[in-house]
Amino acid sequence: MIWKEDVECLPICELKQLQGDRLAKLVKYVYSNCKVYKDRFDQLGIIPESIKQIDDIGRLPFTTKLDMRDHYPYGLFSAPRNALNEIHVSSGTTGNPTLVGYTKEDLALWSDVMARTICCAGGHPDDIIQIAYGYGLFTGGLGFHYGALEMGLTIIPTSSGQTRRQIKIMQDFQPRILCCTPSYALHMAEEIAALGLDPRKSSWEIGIFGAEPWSEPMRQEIESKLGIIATDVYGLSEIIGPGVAQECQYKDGLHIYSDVFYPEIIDPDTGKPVEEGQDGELVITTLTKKGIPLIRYRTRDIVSINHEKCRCGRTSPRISKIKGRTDDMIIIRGINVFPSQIEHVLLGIDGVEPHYQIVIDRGASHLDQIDILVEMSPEIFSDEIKQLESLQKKIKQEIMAVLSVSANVKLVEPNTIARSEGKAKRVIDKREI
Ligand code: DLL
Repeated sequence: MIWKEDVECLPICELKQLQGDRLAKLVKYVYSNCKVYKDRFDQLGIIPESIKQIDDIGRLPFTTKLDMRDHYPYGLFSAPRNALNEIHVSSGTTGNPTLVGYTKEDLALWSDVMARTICCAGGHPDDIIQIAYGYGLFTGGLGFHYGALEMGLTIIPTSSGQTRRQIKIMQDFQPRILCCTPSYALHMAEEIAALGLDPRKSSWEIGIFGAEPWSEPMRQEIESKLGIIATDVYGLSEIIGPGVAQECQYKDGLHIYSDVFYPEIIDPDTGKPVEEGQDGELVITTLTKKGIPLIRYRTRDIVSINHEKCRCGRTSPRISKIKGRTDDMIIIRGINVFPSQIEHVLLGIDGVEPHYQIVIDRGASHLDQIDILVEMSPEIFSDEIKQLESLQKKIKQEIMAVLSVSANVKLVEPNTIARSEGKAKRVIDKREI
């Protein structure tokens, strides 16, 4: 089943026309409503009326995460604050989080792309869906919620965590669809087995997993452990949340909703488009958003793109699974963390040296574990054990308070962390993803 066949299967030339019309409108809209864009266009001598077709997009400037941070909280919005019905924040930047907001029209758009997503994964309006993404200020839970409402599914909004309860709910209500991060899906499989049950007999038949990188071997593991079809969902808060791209039953790339989120793949160093099929940074223009529409937003995610029509009938291009990032952001259990944030916390604590290492691994539980090795100053090192323990506890609490990540903190002797002559290797990621 295809949720919006008229747009999802539109012949390419009509799709291009639609994208061009929307881009022309968007450029005029942001120019008249957002001072940041107006000033930038003026500086570059871009006359909004001169942008008429989708191929004109290359003349427009990029928007970056730094722009969002610099104009925090409302500077990059095109709609006034009182037109926003909902706001979310994304973690993962130093200092201010990234604020995103939705007008009523944006919420309708989100519902629509999420209905397309659930449908693309194989969902049906008769299904029961268990939404185990966090609802808080993370976009995952509510994004799926709106899409499932739009399609008319029966929703179980469990949010994330409380694994035993998730399992009981699955057993009692028999949902066919499970939505959560891939690492949490694996963890659930193990908890089910720990209860003496067979995870393959779970009621879940389809998984919609994303928000963090995961590999083909990990997909195979989830599919064999849970007896489920595991599909990949991609999105980011700045663009809308989940609902930017989704795999269909053929699992041969993620369909990106290019009638509303126009994709370009560029060389991150030159900003120029790469050849079709080559890896590059995904850049997205939100063609129809009202609250905080973004022009040529640099996602920092590395993908390739395939414009061929898919066997499922959709004509929307397909992006590959996310192959990496152009920056050093790490994602731990779905939470975005920059090493610089950890550094910021550590360096605010007395007795800690600016030498540290972050080791991420997926233990037997398949959940991300983060160890932070922190070098003590010689003075602190000679202190009593009790004082060292209290320092360790303090660091752990600060990391939790600032980043919402539970880390194992290990204090190490002065001068034990390898010094580097070039860039310091702060992060050792041992996860096989
Ligand atoms: O993670 C939105 C989302 C929620 C997507 C639920 C899918 C499911 P942010 O917290 O802003 O938004 O993080 C966005 O997460 O730029 C990618 O680097 C990474 N990411 C998201 N989905 C995938 C995926 C949500 N399927 C950042 N594979 C993005 C790999 C992903 N990385």
